[in-house]
Amino acid sequence: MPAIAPGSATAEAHPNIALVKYWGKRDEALNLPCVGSLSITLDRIRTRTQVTFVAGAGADGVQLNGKTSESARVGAGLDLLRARAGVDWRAEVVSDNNFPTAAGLASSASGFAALMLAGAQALGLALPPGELSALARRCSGSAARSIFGGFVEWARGECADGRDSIAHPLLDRAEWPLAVAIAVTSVAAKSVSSTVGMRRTAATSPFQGAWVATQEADLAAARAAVAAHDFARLAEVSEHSCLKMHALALAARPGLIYWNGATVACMHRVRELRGQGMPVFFTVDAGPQVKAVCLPEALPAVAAALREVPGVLEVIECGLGAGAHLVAGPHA
Ligand code: 2P0
Repeated sequence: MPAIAPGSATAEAHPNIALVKYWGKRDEALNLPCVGSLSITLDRIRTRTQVTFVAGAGADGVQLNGKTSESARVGAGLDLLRARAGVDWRAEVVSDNNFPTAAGLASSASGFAALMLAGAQALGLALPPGELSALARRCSGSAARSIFGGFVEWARGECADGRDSIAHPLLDRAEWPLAVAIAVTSVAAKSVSSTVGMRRTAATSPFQGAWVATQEADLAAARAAVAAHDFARLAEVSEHSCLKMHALALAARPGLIYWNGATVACMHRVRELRGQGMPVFFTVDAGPQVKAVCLPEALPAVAAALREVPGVLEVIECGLGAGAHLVAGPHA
C-alpha cells in the first residue's frame, strides 16, 4: 500500500513567450529539443488547474474550460507523476484558461506547467523546480519554461535521458520589467499543431541544419542583452529568431504558414512604431497572434496602435509574471 493518501491541489501557471525560439526535437519520446530557447513568462493570462486523485484505478477525467475533454497528453503526464509516487490512482482534472486555447498563445505551456505542479502536490511529491520543469517538458516542450517566472532559459541539454534539458530562471521580472501587448487576430484553433509542424520541418525544410547551427549565437546574444537590460539588442535578436523560425517552417513541404494578413500588418506596424523611436519589437509563435514586447511606459501607445490595425480582434496587455504556483482552490 502506498504511504500517502490521495489528495487534491490547485495550481496556476502563466504562458511564456519565447524570444529565442524552440522549434524541433532531437527526441520525440522524451520531448528533447534540437535547440535551447529563451523566454519571458507573462502575467494576467493564466491556466488554473485542479488535480484530484481518487483511490482505485480507472480512466482519468479531464474538464477544460467547462467541457469534458479527451486528452491522452494529460493522462501521459499524470502517469509520470503516478510512477514517481508508486500509485495507480485515477485523477479528476479541472482546468480553465482565461485566454483563447490553442491559438498560438502558449496554452500548452501554462496548462502542463499547472498540471504537473498541482498533480505533484496532490500526490505529496516534493519535487524541486528543476525536476518539475523536466516533467512539464515531457508533456509539452515550452511548459518546461512556465515553471519559472521572469526571464527563463531552457537548455537544449546533451544527455540522452534528458535530465539536463530543463529550464532555469535568468533574471527576475522585478529586475527588468517589460510589457507585452498581444494582438489577437484569430481565435480559431491552429490547423497544424506545433508537434506536427516541428516534425514536418525537421524532415523536409532545407534550412533545418542552419537553424540548429546558428541558435547558440542567438542565445548568447539574448542572454547578454537580458543581463545588460539592453532593449535594442534584445529587440534585434528576438525579431531575428522569430523570422528565422518562420522562414524555416515556411520552407517545409508543404510549407507551414502560421500567419494571416493581420499578423503581417501588425509586424509592420510594430516596426513603424520602433522607427518613430518607440521601444517595441514583435515576436510570433506557431499561430497568428502578434506579441509586441515593449518597455512598460510604451504599452498604452503600442496597444492602442495595434487595436487600430484592421483584423485585430483584441489586444491583451500583460507584464512579466511569476512561475507556476499553488493556489487555494479552483475558484479562489
Ligand atoms: C516556443 N513554440 O519556443 C516555440 C516557438 C511555438 C513557436 O514551443 O510539441 O507546444 O508540445 O513540445 O511546446 C510551441 O510548442 O510543442 C512552442 P511540443 P510546444 O515557444
